[in-house]
Amino acid sequence: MSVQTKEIYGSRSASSSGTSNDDKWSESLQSVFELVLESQGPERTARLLDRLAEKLRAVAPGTGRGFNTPYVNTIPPEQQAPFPGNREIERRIKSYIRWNAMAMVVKANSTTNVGGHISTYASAATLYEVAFNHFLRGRTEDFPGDLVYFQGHAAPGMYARAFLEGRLDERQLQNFRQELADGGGLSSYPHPYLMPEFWQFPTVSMGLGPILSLYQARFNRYLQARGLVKWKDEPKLWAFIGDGECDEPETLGAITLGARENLDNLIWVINCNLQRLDGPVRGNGKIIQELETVFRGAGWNVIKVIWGTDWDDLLARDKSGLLRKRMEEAVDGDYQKYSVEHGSYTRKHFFGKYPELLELVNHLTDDQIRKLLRGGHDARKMYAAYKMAVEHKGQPTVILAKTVKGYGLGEAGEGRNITHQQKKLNEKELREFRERFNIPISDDVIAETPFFRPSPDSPETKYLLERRKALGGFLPERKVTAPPLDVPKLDYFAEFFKGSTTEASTTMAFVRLARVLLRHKAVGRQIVPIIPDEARTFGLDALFKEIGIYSAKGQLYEPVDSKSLLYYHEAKDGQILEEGITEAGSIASFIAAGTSHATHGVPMIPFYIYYSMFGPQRVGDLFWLAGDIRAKGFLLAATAGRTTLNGEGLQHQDGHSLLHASTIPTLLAYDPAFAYELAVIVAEGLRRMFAEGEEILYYLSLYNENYAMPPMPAGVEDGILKGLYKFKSGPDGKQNKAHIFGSGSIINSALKAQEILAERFDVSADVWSATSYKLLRTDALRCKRWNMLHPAAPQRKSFVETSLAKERGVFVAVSDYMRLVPDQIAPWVPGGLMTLGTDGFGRSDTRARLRRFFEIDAESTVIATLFALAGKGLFAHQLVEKAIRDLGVNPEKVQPQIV
Ligand SMILES: Cc1ncc(C[n+]2csc(CCOP(=O)(O)OP(=O)(O)O)c2C)c(N)n1
Ligand SMILES: [Mg+2]
Repeated sequence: MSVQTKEIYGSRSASSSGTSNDDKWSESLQSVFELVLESQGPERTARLLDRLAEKLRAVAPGTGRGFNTPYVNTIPPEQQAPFPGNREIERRIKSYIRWNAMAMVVKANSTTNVGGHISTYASAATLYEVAFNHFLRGRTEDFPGDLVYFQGHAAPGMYARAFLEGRLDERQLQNFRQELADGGGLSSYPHPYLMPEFWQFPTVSMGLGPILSLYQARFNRYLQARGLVKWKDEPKLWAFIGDGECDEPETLGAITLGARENLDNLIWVINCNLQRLDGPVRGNGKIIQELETVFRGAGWNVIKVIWGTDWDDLLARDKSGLLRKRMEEAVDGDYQKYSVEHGSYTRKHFFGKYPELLELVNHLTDDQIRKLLRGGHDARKMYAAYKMAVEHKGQPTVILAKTVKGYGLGEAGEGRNITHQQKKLNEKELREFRERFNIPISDDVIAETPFFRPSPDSPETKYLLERRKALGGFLPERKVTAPPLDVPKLDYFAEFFKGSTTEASTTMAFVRLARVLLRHKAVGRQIVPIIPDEARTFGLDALFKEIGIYSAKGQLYEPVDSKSLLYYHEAKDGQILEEGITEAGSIASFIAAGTSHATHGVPMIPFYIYYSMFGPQRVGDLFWLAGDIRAKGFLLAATAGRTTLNGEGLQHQDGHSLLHASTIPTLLAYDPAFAYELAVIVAEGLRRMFAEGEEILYYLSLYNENYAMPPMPAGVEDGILKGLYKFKSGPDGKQNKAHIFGSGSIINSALKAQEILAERFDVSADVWSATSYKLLRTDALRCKRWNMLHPAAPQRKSFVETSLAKERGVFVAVSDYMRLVPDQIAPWVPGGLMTLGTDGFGRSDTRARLRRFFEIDAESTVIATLFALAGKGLFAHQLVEKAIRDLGVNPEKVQPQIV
């Protein structure tokens, strides 16, 4: 043995002197290995070992420690579970669904430009039909149903099936993507907001379905571990995903969670049709092999379904391994070409590369070669894969099914790069489609692409309904069955209304509020605190010990801080979801918890607290989806405010998320200043969402600046909830009148400005707390619109107009958010609104300097008020100029907003 070899392997051979059988085998292999290594060198040895591993996998697919297995089916024919269904009937059902799915799109696009997709479902029909007929279980009394994430672009297939099941009628299909048509239509993609009794999970924004399914699978475990649900069987989660979709970081970015948490309730079916929208997913490589590497590396069970049954015989006769070698060599770009070409092309270019392979397919005609199926189009192969997946224990499973995009479209798009966008078929193409799938539609009507539904007593309809009945009912279906909760009334929060002289931030007030709520008899257990590794930042670490951090494994180690009061306490029934640094994962958990009332009939109340800047700015599409999916819960945007969070600088200081959040139609965006406001808003949120059942979201910014929390003035609850109320009137007997709206911790600038204005400028300024500009604006817009459409009726007045109608003087708003936030209500403020805000990039410095920089401190607020008065001729411009000097503000200072 060479010195180097000894150095590398010496310790291993020293430790391999055991006496068991295993050790003996290991010793003999070791000695051969050492011999080879010494004589052939490490590189050659590695190659030889790889070859041996390949041979091993040929006998026992799926084994071995490498991350890739050969480019063949994971399940060899002899281990394949037999198909229990009636293949002939299932094929006919599938063909009718194919036709109707295609017809919906073609019809809609013959008279409109509403679009739609044919080729995604065309490639996935078998994946869905085998699942629908044999695996996907519907909801029953004591079973919540399997949770299925349908690939968004395959939606026409789901509608077409529901049509055959008698759940949708012809008019609805006719109105695909024409939701505003008479009698209603069908939404383009899965949108629970638009079809609340049909769709459960929005999926069409690539990547969101996959990450939601992961965190939902984990949330199902959480509900069980905490004893909040008791199911006869555990539901499975099925996510149907595109191969192109796997390039989204949201798709693959969280998959290790699945293995870490042993989520064997989760099955992903990736439709590897090798294409995305523009062209091949991996023309020069192999997407299936690439994904296999990723998933095996992440600890998933991987089942590849590459070849249909016709290939079994060829592979069995491939004694030399040459066919396997050829399968490995060809890249996806080649395979795509084989799917569009004649059999003669495949014979020449695929098999023809090696004479032995040509011999192997000598007995097949060109047509037979063309028809050699891919695994994802073969019901028997898919059945066996699904069966193995549902029975697999300890790991999530991913099925990589190879298909052809646009399967069955022939010249109209099968396998072609344009296929994703194909929405029209001419008469010749329609006839070919009909022939290929045997659809009983006659020549004289085919040009109208009529829908076809077999009669209720046909074998197909009977079979289809019987299968769904056996599996518990129809899918997809969304049903809200959660009971209302006996939520705490306002007086439960009495301690927050008294105020306190001890300084505190609204974040601290929230932490206190959470602890009070967690103790509540009716809602305490339903609360789900969700934190992306920021509990200590927000002072929530006190909860670690009290309610525990959920962990499927409990706590297998003694925490370093076990002796401290607030130790890091993980428990199998822990209540906190401590997600680590993943805002996408955390909002996915929020969505799972916030839809539990619909998904499981169990109302859960998520409180997701995070770094405000990394909310909708970071994962806005998931926030948007939270609206679509009709989630409920509280989003707590902590460390809010461009200047209140002062030291962290440009990337952290948030002065705009309120605007992002306000774009979500079902979201109520609040920017509270005081502890009592927080309590009033949370109490109302609990009432509306969990007692009244409204499917809305509450968004509250939380700041980390400490100040004394005042007691609640009488009668302000309504104003707090609607968005504006007078907090502190200015002194009487002053020459001028003004009103300053403040929000969040910046209300303190307004209060200080109030003093300066009274003492030095003879101005009485009332300070108002503006808790929600979004709500004020939507209310004002609603009134304005009503008035426009009912011009002769007595005109309505919005809340903001009514609140300000009797006030005189000028109006100024100051915010730690961009001016656009208060600007939202400017049209309804008498005489206009002068706004101050934090437009521009943040930077690190003291709060005082930052507030001067952004011109939202007390002095700047005074100047703005005086200038507004001057604009009305109530104050001399020269005196404003003097005030600027006296207040020490540099009029030539840098403007924070650059362009
Ligand atoms: C986030 C996002 N980006 C882009 C799109 C537009 N888009 C819709 S489908 C599609 C291609 C999908 O390809 P793949 O995932 O392979 O699905 P297939 O239709 O091939 O089954 C694209 C780019 C989208 N829906 N979502
Ligand atoms: Mg694809």
